[in-house]
Amino acid sequence: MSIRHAPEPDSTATEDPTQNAVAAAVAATSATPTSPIEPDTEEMLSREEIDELQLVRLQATVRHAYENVSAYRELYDAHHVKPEDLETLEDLAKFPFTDKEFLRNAYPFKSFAVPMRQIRRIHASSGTTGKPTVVGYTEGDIDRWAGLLARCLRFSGVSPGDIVHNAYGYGLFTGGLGAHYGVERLGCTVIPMSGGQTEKQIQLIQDFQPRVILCTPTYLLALADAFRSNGLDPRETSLEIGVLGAEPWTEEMRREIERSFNISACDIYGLSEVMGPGVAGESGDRKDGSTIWEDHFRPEIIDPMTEDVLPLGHHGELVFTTLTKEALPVIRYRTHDLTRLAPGTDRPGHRRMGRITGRSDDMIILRGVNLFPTQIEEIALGIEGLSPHFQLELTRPGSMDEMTVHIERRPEMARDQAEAAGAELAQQIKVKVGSSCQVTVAEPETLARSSGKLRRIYDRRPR
Ligand code: DLL
Repeated sequence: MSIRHAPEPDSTATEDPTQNAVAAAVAATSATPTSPIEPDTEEMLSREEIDELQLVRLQATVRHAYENVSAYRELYDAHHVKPEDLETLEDLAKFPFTDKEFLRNAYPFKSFAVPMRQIRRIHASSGTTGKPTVVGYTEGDIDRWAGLLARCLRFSGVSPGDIVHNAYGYGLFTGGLGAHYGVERLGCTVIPMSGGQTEKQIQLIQDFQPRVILCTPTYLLALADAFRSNGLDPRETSLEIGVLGAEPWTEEMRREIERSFNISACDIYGLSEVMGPGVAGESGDRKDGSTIWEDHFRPEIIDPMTEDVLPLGHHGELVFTTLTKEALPVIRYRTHDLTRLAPGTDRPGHRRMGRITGRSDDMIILRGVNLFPTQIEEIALGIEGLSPHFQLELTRPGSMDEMTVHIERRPEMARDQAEAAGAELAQQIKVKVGSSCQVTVAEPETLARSSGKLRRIYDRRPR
């Protein structure tokens, strides 16, 4: 039998895990850890202090990537930039962008900047087609991830001692395990439920009495329905806080969820390539958008077409550079998520992000008009009688594209009234979005429910 060796990363880095540039920069710039129940020192830094910290960590990250990942070295050599060119934060703009394709080309492990024996965990992001994007973590990366997750949870109102029902999927997806370690770090009890098995979820929520639930917003809605169809009132559970993310959701959806469960619902944002959940988290007191933890990630907003960097407040594509990641440094990574940045509030040194309106690759172009599912969600939830359960179906019966919104009526609303609500939805979409579409009002509980990230768009146009 021949012995197969695991593919090695490209890294020429030293075997000593304390010797890479990022580890050294983190060690030199980190404050002594405080208790996870208090805001930590980096969380409370001023903008000037964040800028200073970012520059040191950014220089180390670029050097680390250039020296240890051949894909970065080739990219930067082709663009005639070197780590030494990064003298100020503004110099980052000289460096080219990277994207999912860049990481996929390095499949499976060639994007890792440390030797394989320093990698403690692998996750992979769900590619719809082809190879997944593989991400890896050193011990230090996992430690910082747990710390950031604990920070997000605390920020959203979770306290040590709370029982936390974790319904993010466990496995290659970063949601389950990413959140799990953060819950433990904060000193809470984690119930590692994972996604699916809705009946079991309901039983355990009743029996274990968690104060907090972690899952996608659409899955929490599916749970609310399941409670009701079991003759239970979701407002009567022990749940008080939901920390929800992994898919776009609107303020209208937040209100719907908060009403359905009588809980406080906060956002949590992240993506596998940049770390996983916990890149940004939301204050439970303010609920004014997720704060990006800028001691670890530097965000930029760019125009997705021209790639120009846009000023604070402008809407565009979110781009991230990691500042403390050892195994998988990502530099100017194009997320395809569309949003805007705003100044910090509760954590003044860290900027906030607006809600993700959608992903540039999820944008529907309907006869020349751009639209996102979140726009439909926002409008539908403002119309009495319509539920948050909808799907968008795209067809091309003749030469023109058509969109049908399939949306369930609320059970308490009579069928004929719901028809009027459907007509109102079509009218408001026409006025607010600028597209004509069909609306069909479906019966309650007939459309597919979420078990994690919900698929909203069904594209049946001929290829
Ligand atoms: O969804 C990580 C995550 C897990 C975040 C649990 C929050 C909670 P991926 O599977 O790589 O990672 O998908 C990342 O999901 O680029 C966004 O398009 C979307 N996304 C994640 N969080 C939010 C959010 C995880 N709060 C992709 N609001 C991202 C809107 C979100 N979209």
